[in-house]
Amino acid sequence: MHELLSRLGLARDENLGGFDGEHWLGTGTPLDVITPIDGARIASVRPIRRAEYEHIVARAEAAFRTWREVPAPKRGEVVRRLGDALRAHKKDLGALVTLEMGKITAEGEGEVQEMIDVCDFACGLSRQLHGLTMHSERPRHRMYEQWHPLGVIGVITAFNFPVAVWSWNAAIAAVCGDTTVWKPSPKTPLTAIATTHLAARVCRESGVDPAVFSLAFGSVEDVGEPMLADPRFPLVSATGSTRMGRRAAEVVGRRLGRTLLELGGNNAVIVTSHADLDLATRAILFGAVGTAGQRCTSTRRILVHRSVRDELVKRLVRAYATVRIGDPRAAGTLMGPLVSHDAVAAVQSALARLKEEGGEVLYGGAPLDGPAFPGGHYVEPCIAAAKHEYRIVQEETFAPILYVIDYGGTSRPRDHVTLLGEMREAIALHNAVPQGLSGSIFTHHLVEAEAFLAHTGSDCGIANVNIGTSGAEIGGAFGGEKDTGGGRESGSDAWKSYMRRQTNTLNWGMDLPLSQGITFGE
Ligand code: UN1
Repeated sequence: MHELLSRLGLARDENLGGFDGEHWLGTGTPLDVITPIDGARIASVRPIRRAEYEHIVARAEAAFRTWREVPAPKRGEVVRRLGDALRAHKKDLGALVTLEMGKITAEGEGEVQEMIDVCDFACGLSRQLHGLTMHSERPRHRMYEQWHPLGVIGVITAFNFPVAVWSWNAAIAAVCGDTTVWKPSPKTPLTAIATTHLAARVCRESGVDPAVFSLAFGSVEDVGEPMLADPRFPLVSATGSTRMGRRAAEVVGRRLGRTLLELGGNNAVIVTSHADLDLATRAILFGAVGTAGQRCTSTRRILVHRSVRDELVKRLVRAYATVRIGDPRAAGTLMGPLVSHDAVAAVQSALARLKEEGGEVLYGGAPLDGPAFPGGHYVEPCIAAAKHEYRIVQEETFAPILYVIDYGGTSRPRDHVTLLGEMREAIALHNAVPQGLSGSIFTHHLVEAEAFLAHTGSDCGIANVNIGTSGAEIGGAFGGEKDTGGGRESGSDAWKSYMRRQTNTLNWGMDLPLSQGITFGE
């Protein structure tokens, strides 16, 4: 472990949680970083305090003025090099993600791959920050729009994707000409410090100010709240709970700043009577058990047609029984620990509430202890029979609990009208939660698939067919509606959030015609 830390530029004691582009800063009381793998202390970090926050933001603002002068494709070249540095450190950084938050090795490395993919994407994007041209209604006039850099962007990330979500924001913001100040989760400062070291080295080697990628690890009081209220941030991009997002929207909104919010999900998979149950079972297993149910996109609800319900549950229980739980670093482990004792307690209280409301645990749900499960962070993944109206089903419990809810008749619908009626029922259940991130349908029936994707279908930001709810590629825009916060990050045209649009009209004639045909004077 010590070698891993030192290869990534980390010390065992008193790592500093702030970076202003030149110096590492941190005068807060040292915090121990605990690995959920066995509850052991990995290292300690000194958070920054308010005065250091002020300094870091001032430096990031100064860096913005220089960085925006660098041509976008040249900025893209710096981000391309960041991708190369991440390639070279993929295994180490992935291992640190695993150590610090507990996801299995394949997923820890997958997270770094997600950063590499975003860097590649952003590099290409740096030559494609296109605006439109419009035809003016006035003779000898030209109209077009440009996208200009926005400023310093605040990036608040969560423990579950401690580095990938930073890259979605920071790599795209960088090619857009912005600088970023990153407030990582209190649970994962080490991955943030290691990543910032890499980014700083790349900047230095490229001859640009490392303050393009600044770091501000500190408390809600010293960093989080000041950042929300700080007019130097035209945009704050925040990932986390709906409660946190509501607070961010309120405070940033009050000063008419912009937010880009990526909040909770309550993602459902509809399994119709025309589904390939083998495919559905595999996708649900990854969606519900992968990352120990700690993705915003994790599958939380199954809406299954009554005619296939028992068969699907049988297959899921069989699949769950094969899941190897334990040390996420060990080959063959599919599910590691939950991030904290609170998360383990949340599983127990969710299941108690489920039972009070009349639900039934069909598989798992118990905390695990004994020598194979040191530290008290392990639980069995859980499958539970539930009804949609249960209050607990409306909530996002950030853990591997899967609620099975049935719909439709006891046999496959025989006519079009019945089939559409049942799809309406399934879609209504699918949409009847406060969150709107991701959902999917398993079917080989064209009508069912199209009903799900139509404007009257899923109300989520991500809607898939014969693919699970999680594991989105970076090329699409990532995010969702309603309590999920409405933000879109990563691919497609999500870059537009990090720039300001300017509409330009240019007169190359000798007259001054007014729009809307208005004559004024003469
Ligand atoms: C998150 O859970 O915060 O689509 C992000 C996915 C990943 C990203 C998840 N690519 O599951």
